[in-house]
Amino acid sequence: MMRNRAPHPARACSSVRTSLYSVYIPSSSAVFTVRTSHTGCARRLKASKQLFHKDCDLGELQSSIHSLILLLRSSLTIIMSRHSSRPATPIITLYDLKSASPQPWAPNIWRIRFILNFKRLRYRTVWVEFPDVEATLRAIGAPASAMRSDGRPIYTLPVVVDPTRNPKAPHILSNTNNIAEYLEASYPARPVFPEGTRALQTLFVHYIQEVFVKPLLPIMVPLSHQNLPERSQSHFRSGPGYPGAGLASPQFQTLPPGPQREQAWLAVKEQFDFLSIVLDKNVGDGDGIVAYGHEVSYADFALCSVLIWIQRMAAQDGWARIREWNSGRWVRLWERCKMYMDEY
Ligand SMILES: N[C@@H](CCC(=O)N[C@@H](CS)C(=O)NCC(=O)O)C(=O)O
Repeated sequence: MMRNRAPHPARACSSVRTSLYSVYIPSSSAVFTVRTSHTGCARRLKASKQLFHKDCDLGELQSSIHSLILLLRSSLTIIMSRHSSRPATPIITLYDLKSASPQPWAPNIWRIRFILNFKRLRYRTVWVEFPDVEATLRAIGAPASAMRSDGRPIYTLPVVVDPTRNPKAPHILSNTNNIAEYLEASYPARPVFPEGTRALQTLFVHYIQEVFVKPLLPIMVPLSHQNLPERSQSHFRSGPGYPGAGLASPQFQTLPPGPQREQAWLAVKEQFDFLSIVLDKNVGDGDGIVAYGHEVSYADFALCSVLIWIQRMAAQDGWARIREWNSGRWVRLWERCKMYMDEY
């Protein structure tokens, strides 16, 4: 179906007029704006207006515009722009956690963002607040990422919905590593798991996730909590699953400047030092910066996602320190990953 907005009132035939037409194409849920600027006469303009009153699809739209050009043979330019709440071609949706700032911050979710960017896949982000994670994911039919011991499901982000292969039955995936493997299998161009590296990369990422980040948690969890929207903060103070946590819970207390905080950073540095020694082993046959050879891979994205988390939540107290550690190695890794840090 096509609808039009009334063109600007006709003036003298010699003057330049602009007319705007909003054209809705149901098959692609797209709304096009067709702007004509011309020096045609009012009679011809009226005729062109009628063209937009009938039902048409994209092909008909094109032929309508062609007829319009023929009708308004005098100096005519047609500018088409598409404005649609829903994209015409289905694209991947990434569900991410909303913080108080408009930037993505959560390390698990950055791992997927990195892969989407690296593979140059089109995607959009849906921002979800912590208190809404379960309801949102249930509503879209996302699988739980784990089960509690009592059998209740646990819903977490990231979640990816990929309708590109079958818009009527999109793939809906949870669990970071699971999503990573799905994206690699479905979009093998520009691999993030170069041949034969899957096992070692899985081990590396497991280490980052389960060991490397552990000493960071007492520092980063309270800082991340403070950067959440107020509703999310209260969810953690009093929400189900966090009984009696209360405002005074050490989980949410920022370490005050002083020996306790310095001690915490020292424990973090030990992990960075260890990893630096490991990565140094690649100097010679690799570049010594990335985990495998000379190109970035999933392992680097897992590590750099943690760097982004620190940079976003603890720019001064955290990232400013880490930049100086291990002869600037972590800044060099950041630079290698920087071109895949787009935020859509
Ligand atoms: N096993 C999941 C864990 C992901 C996870 O813990 N996500 C957190 C945010 S970083 C989450 O969504 N938590 C939801 C909640 O606590 O309600 C994965 O690897 O993706």
